[in-house]
Amino acid sequence: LLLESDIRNALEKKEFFLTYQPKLNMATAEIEGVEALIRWQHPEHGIVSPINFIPAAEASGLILPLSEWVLDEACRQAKLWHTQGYKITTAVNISAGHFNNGKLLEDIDKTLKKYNLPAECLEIEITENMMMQNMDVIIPMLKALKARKVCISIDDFGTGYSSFAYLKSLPVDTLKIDRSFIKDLHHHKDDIHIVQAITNMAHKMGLKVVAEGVEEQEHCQQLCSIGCDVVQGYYISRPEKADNIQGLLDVAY
Ligand code: G
Ligand code: G
Ligand code: NA
Ligand code: MN
Repeated sequence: LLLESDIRNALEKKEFFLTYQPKLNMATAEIEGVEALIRWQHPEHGIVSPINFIPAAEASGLILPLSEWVLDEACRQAKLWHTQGYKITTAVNISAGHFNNGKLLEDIDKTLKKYNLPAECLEIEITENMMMQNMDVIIPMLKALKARKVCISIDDFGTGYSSFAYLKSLPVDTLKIDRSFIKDLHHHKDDIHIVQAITNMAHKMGLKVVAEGVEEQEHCQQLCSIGCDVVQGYYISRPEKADNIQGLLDVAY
């Protein structure tokens, strides 16, 4: 059981690290971005998944220092890539706690400034459910981020309870279709219809579509014929430390 005190201790000892999962643009065959995914190098348990500590961090106040660390580390790496000439966005998953405490905007401004990172190199991913639960707070916040040119994605799209009316009023750039619709894509006609419908709607609304959880070549082929813009998943690459995806950034896929 991972406790608040363990997380606090791990932050002090710098046991957290970020992995990055590439996002492949199918039209250009280039990696156009990466998603930062946190890991804990635990001295006894080895590499611990965020599903085993993010909830505990959310429940305690520690989600704030943890989220601030993620943002800082992702921006530090994004600046390195930017300096090296890579035209990619680096996406960070935003936790409910960071969003709700009102410090997110301030933290983003502070961090972009600290690394002198262009805002368009940073992307934030917010789950559909988080967006819908806090519309009153979220819309002004998204507008403020958009004004700075930070990219905004709705994560896990299709699994939450958003209504299309709300979608219309959200200033977002990208829909990330949840991997539950992708995993059996080539066997289930209904999944194809759902992904096709989301893609058509998104394009009509001027939004980009990313498919998550792309594990097989057949997924890619199907998504390509549907007109999906970007694919992300084990078929392209697992989440890896920055050094280990350098090759993918260099070579057109
Ligand atoms: O990377 P993956 O294995 O295991 O992530 C599991 C869950 O943890 C996913 O829901 C993912 O969005 C979330 N997650 C991964 N990294 C971060 C992070 O840096 N911050 C937050 N808030 N959630 C994250
Ligand atoms: O909730 P979010 O979409 O941010 O979380 C991404 C999660 O999906 C992470 O746990 C990440 O490790 C995982 N993931 C990424 N690619 C794949 C994939 O191709 N298949 C599966 N099953 N999981 C994936
Ligand atoms: Na995400
Ligand atoms: Mn997702």
